[in-house]
Amino acid sequence: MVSLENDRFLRALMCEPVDRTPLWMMRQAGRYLPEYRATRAEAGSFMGLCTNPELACEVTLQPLRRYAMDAAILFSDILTVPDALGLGLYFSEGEGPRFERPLSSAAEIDALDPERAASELDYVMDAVALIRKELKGSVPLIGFAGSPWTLATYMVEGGSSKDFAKVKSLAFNEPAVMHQLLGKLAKSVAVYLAEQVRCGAQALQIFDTWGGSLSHAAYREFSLRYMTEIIEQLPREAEGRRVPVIVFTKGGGQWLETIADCGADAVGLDWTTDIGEARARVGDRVCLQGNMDPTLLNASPERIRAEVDQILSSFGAGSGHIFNLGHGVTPGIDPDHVAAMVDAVVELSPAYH
Ligand code: 1CP
Repeated sequence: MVSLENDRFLRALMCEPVDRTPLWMMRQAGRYLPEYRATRAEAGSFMGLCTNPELACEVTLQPLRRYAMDAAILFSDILTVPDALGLGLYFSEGEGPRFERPLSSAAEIDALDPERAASELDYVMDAVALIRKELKGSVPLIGFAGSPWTLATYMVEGGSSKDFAKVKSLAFNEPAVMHQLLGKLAKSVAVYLAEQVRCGAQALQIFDTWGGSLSHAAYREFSLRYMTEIIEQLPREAEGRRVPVIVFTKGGGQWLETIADCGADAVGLDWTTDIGEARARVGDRVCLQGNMDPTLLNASPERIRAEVDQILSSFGAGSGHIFNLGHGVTPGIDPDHVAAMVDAVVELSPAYH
């Protein structure tokens, strides 16, 4: 078995005993850190940063130098997969991610080659291998991808969306075409994640940021089904150890029971669900990850500490909890406030173990 100085994140994912609640933070490498902004400036652009393994490794390690995080997450983006499929990803200032060639017809979807995703993403695999080497066995490395539904929203809308009008009309008017797209994306993501494991990722997270925009039945049909398909295809062991999978559907709190059945080891919660209630519903089946409201990082350090205390006590005693935000940290946050959150978890959580 591979040796790790700190494996409490992997242990908690399997609901095994830990000395304190492990933590990491979605988007822990990012614009709230001045050192990230400096490295991004050096890279010239966001994609320049993603495609340079040395710089991607550097920004992955930056939050670990500041905070007692129990895991590193690969620095990349979910949209590298559609980019590799030929859609031409770019980031326009103030507008977020955009595609030069969004999907606009059934013929374009039919022409997508799912194998292309993994073969075009060597730069991600080089980053994974380099980060693993540079972590020197300190903490585990999380690999990730977007869910097929979440990727499809960007690919059909051409970028971020408020109402998902185009992608939903495709789903409701041409379900066979939508299923063809989602099936291809599931294949691409499964191969891509398996390759990340082969190169050194020790746990995986599937980000289903926009699954919560769907109705109950549509969520099962267009999102959960394809995450389940991906998980069925993944290698679940590497280097003599289980490679746990975390599924995070933002807005998925009401569907926890079905999500807990998709084959994942852990379910990520946004902040709208009480974690104690979630534990009562599914905590005997999966580990739970979450779930502080990211905007609480704007509050005073005292208020942040009180919130951490509330979440820890709501989950209660025992393993099976990974502390995290309920969504990614936002750019304007004061790094000292992140420190207040981390210190609170480190100081207050041993009482629960
Ligand atoms: O200018 C910049 O520096 C770009 C900001 C940025 C960053 C730091 C983007 C553009 N992506 C990232 C990194 C990133 N994205 C990571 C790195 C690892 C980490 O530290 O956590 C991860 C895991 C992601 C995943 C991601 N990208 C998601 C899923 C998670 C989530 O936050 O919901 C989504 C939806 C994206 C798309 C994307 N990429 C970038 C932005 C600003 C967005 C969101 C656009 C939108 O809101 O629609």
